[in-house]
Amino acid sequence: MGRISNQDNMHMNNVTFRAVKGVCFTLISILCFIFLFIGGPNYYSGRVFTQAWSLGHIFAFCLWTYILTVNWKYLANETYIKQCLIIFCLVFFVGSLIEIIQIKFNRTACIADVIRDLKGSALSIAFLAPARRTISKAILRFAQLSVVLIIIFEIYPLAITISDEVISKLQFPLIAGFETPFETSRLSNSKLKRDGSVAIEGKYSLKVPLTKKKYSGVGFKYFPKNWKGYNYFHMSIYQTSANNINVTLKIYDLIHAKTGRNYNDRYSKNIELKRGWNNIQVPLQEIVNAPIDRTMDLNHIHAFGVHAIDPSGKDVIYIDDVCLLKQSGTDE
Ligand SMILES: [Ca+2]
Repeated sequence: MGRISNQDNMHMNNVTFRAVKGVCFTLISILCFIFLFIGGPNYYSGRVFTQAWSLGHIFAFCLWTYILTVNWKYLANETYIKQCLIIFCLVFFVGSLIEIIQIKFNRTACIADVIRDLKGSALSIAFLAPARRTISKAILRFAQLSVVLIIIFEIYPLAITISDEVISKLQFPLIAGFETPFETSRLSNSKLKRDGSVAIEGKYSLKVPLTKKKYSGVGFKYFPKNWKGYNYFHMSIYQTSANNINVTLKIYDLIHAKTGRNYNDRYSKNIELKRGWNNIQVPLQEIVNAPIDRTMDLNHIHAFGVHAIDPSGKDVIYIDDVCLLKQSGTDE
């Protein structure tokens, strides 16, 4: 028996590496395909999970395109430009088909997802496809830079959300003071803006125009959901009208959100706002006892909001210092 040379050893290692890589890529590919139809976020999921999940389209199509460009012999014999055209046409067709099939799996068809599919393939074509080396370096660098910018633009909202989630957890029991620029992303109406003209805490508050629209006002959706260990909910509202403005404060848990949103199953209080600052303080025990047939789950408060009752259409309110308190009237 002859001795195994170093070259033979290296060859065996390469073969093993390629086999392991092939198995891993196949398994991940299958998982990605399954996740297109099963699992994922729902209406009640956190915003980080929801946004991160949608980026999975980029990852999946980047991987699938890489596998195609390496293993599909017909494609490998074509020029780089022709490869790009074939792949983009194929991805557009397959991506659209996936979106249509997703409807059968109780998901919504989304053109933005097809665009993400194309972005994932572009990432693969620009950085991983073997044929990329056949075009001029300058053109390749330009294409790569363009793809990187497109991907950064795609990831940016998730980066903002993650940073606001971290800030939100650090600020708690302050739920919203509007001193950081991304806090409006915690609202259900993302069009509302913070305003520097009036504030009771720091320099900014949230400006909420009360239009004639039904339920005109503001909803808070993203904040730390476990309110156990605190005794009061606090919110300051400023209004400039000579006439008092009537609003409703609603607070409810996840059970309420998932079980029909009946009026008798949530905390709801009519509040008359006088001119200037109004400090609203609600004992959490009142919120706990608000549902008629059960107690509110303070571990999973889902959302709260302030909405105008019969608005004139001209009034504006400013909201600031939304927080939980351990003692009445004092922070923490
Ligand atoms: Ca403030």
